[in-house]
Amino acid sequence: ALIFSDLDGTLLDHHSYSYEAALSTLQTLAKMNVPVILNTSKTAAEVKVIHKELGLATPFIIENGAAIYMPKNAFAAKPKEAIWQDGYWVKTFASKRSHWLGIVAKLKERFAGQFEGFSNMSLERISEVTGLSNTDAAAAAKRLYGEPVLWTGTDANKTLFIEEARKLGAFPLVGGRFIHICGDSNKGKALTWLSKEYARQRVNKGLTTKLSTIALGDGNNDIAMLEAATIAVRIKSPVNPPPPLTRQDGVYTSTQYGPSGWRESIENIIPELKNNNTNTG
Ligand code: 2M8
Ligand code: MG
Ligand code: MG
Repeated sequence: ALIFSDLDGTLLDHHSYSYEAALSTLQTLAKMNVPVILNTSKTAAEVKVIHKELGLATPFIIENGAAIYMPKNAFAAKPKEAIWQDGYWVKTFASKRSHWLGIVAKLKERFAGQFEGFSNMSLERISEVTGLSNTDAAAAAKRLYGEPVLWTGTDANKTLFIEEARKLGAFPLVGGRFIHICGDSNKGKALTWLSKEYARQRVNKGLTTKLSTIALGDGNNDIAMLEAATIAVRIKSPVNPPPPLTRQDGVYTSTQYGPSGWRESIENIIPELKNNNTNTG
């Protein structure tokens, strides 16, 4: 099996950004050779730090599915359609940030004073609204594929804003704090592409290609990933209701928040993972 996990509000606590409560479970999965793939709204600059701290050697997915970063030794053969960039094989699914900033500029004409875009916020302001340190805020600001906006207007206008963004050609995604103005890439498409790449690489090694996927997320920007996975785990959030899904089978909802809910859910699934021996080496 492959585990795809959101970060903020899922593997990381919504407020403190701590993954402490999930560490022992991550160690168990590492011993079982079950790959954990981070799938987040965060930037490559942010994820590189967490990926290293967690000692992961797996690919990771950034900016809501906009790109997949694959470490050199994650796969034996060169990943399909990937470009060597920044010390990783990178597969991209989205247009550059400048394109989305153009759409945000148009949205400003109609919704002036009702939102703040990351590109117009100082690092101090990003720290203030996210609770990230100044260093982490600087990494969050290094966006390549989209623009997070902080909505400060009414709920009714927020709905109109999202509609207008769609009309202008964006595919807005709502995270725990921001509306992300970005392309039609999402965490689900990235999960599907990467699972196929794992299967393709396994064919080369003569291994079984029947790989199940487990996705964990807490927000609406996780819906596509939760719908695409074999098993969907919704992590309870302190700020929003569980993301609505159209599927009914294979859906778990944690009773605890963030990393405690992550541990709770994965510990419940581990016996099943042990029976179904398709773990990747
Ligand atoms: C943003 O991502 C979260 C994910 O739910 C959000 O939309 O609220 C991104 O800007 C990310 O890069 C940043 O680390 C995070 C901080 O809260 O916010
Ligand atoms: Mg989240
Ligand atoms: Mg996220």
